[in-house]
Amino acid sequence: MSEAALTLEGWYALHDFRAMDWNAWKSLSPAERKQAEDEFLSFIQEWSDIEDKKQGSTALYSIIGQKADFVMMHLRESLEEINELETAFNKTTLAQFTIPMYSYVSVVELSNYMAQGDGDPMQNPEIIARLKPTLPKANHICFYPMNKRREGNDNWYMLSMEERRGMMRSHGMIGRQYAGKVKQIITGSVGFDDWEWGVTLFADDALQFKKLVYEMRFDEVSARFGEFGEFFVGNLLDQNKMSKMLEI
Ligand code: 76R
Repeated sequence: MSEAALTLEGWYALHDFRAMDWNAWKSLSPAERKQAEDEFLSFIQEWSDIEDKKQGSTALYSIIGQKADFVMMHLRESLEEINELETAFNKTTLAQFTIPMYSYVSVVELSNYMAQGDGDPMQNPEIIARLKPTLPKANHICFYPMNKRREGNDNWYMLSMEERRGMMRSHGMIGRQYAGKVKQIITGSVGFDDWEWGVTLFADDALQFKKLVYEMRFDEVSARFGEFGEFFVGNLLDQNKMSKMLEI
């Protein structure tokens, strides 16, 4: 058996993609819409209070194209909290006017391919900050799930630790060139959802997603082993932009 990579886990993640049922939303009176919107905005406020207390983080983005209209990406300490949050949203008036389009359950993950240093990593503030990150308020988000291939000679899980480490180093070197332009959060989902990882990228310039993902396609880890699910790309929503989006 090949040596399994060791992983560190942080906050749990839920990516919750919704479409708006615009016909139903339009059929409400302005007062009813206002009530639903205010209730949702107070939720956004609660999420931001939790973020301030470093007990979790939430990102809210509109989604371009027909796959969804918006995404709520939540990070929380436990799956119970994530579940409560999801249920609380589902009980809101606004939620009645949304259609669930896609969701993804995972946990923030760091692996030991590039790890250095000794001591307990869970006592290292830099590592804790990466495992329990405050999600950036970048202009754009990009999310997709992915696997590492397990087929014939291209079986990632049959490679030695050294071979995988070498390829992950090359992967990391490409990634590093995007430091300051793209922030990536890798969430592991083996045992939780249909793919092995969720990749969430944040950038002020959406073109950097295309450039980074394209460049990685030529790198051996992605070229030989990367299998990808659906891609979602979106724009940052704050309270004002959310109100504007809901305006009829
Ligand atoms: O954590 C680290 O910074 C160390 C280096 C590193 C690891 C271990 C790293 C760096 N990644 C790691 C793990 Mn990554 N990453 C992806 C994708 O579209 C594609 O082709 C792949 C999707 C992108 C865009 C990306 C970006 N990475 C992983 C893993 C887990 C693998 C495993 O355990 O087998 C996956 C699935 C994955 C996928 N990666 C970086 C980036 C970027 C931008 C970096 C540099 C980060 C930085 O230096 O700040």
